[in-house]
Amino acid sequence: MVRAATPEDKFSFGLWTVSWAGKDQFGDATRAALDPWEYLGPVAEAGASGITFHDDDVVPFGASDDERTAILERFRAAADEVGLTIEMVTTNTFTHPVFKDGGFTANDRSVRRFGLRKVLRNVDLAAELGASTFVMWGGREGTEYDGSKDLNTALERYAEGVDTVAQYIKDSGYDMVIALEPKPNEPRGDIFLPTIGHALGFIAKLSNGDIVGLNPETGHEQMAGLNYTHGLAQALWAGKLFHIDLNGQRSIKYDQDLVFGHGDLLSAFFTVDLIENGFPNGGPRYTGWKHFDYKPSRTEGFDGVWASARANIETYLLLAEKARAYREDPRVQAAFEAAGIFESAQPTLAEGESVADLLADRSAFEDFDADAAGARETNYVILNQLALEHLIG
Ligand code: ASC
Ligand code: MN
Ligand code: MN
Ligand code: MN
Repeated sequence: MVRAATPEDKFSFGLWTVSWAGKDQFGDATRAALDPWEYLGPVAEAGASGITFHDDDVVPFGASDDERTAILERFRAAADEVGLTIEMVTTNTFTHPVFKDGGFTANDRSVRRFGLRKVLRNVDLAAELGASTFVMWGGREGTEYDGSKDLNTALERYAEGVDTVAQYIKDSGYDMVIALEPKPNEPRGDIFLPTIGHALGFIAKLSNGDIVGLNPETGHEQMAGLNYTHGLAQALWAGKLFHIDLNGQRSIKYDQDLVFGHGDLLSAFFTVDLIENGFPNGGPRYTGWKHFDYKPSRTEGFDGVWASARANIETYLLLAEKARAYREDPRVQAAFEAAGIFESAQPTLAEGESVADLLADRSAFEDFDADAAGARETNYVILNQLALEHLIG
């Protein structure tokens, strides 16, 4: 039995996850679509204390201002009633055909101006609702054909768009940051900012990059064959891990959006270990929301929807318990020592040592026994087996 989730756990769900009715490219919906506020009670019951949404998840595209206000008031009241914090808001710039070639990077300038207005309007809403993070997943920013865009000006337009939104947040005095969400493909053949690394490089070029970071999704990195935990680590190291989308993915294929842990379980263990326990030598920590962005499988009815919502939280909490026991195990600490993990915290040059000093140090090169160092036992397998023992033992 796993313990119950508490508000301190900071679990949250995208409204679009549990409300996904199962309509895909090949088949119609397999479940009914309820009104947006009807999902909030069960989400809270599943153990979440936060909810997030795209503008269009709550207010239909093209709704009048009066309709919009009425719907949002109802949604906000329902969230308050069940104690759900609206911790993040994001914008849908991918469903309507107007965005078929992107919102910020469409070749058509009028579409880009419309996209920017839709996003800025949503920033105001996010601030009004008290959200601390504004996610941007540019699902339609990309191409099917390499020649269909000037890739240089497309990136210029992308940067212009993100910088404009960031400037607006600053000018408005909103206490909010932007988190870009990388994804390699789907729905576009190739999406711009395909991985955490690409996005970090992009942010470094922005004028307002100080309030722009990342919202990495487990499955999106794994779709690119990459290691999610390594990606989180580099985002942390760069001071840019602003939000996370946890889910499951089994290898390089379409975006599966499985329950967290229902994909690569060992990888999920190390993800939780990093979040819960930090790096073995200390360093930056992630203390934000643990946000699930999954899709309840199309085979499931509403019982399955709520079972899968609970499964995300239960899996996380189970892995957190295992990860805690793993780190507290004296055999693991001894294995860290034997593996040289603590030694890695020691700078390669001594304090005050210059390059000239290094060059003059014969023990570092001329007299160094490379063969002996090459024969060093790392003990990494012993350490990994201890992780496995804690995970499944
Ligand atoms: C998001 C986000 C995604 C996509 C996807 C839409 O905002 O984080 O991964 O939209 O869930 O279906
Ligand atoms: Mn996904
Ligand atoms: Mn996501
Ligand atoms: Mn998604």
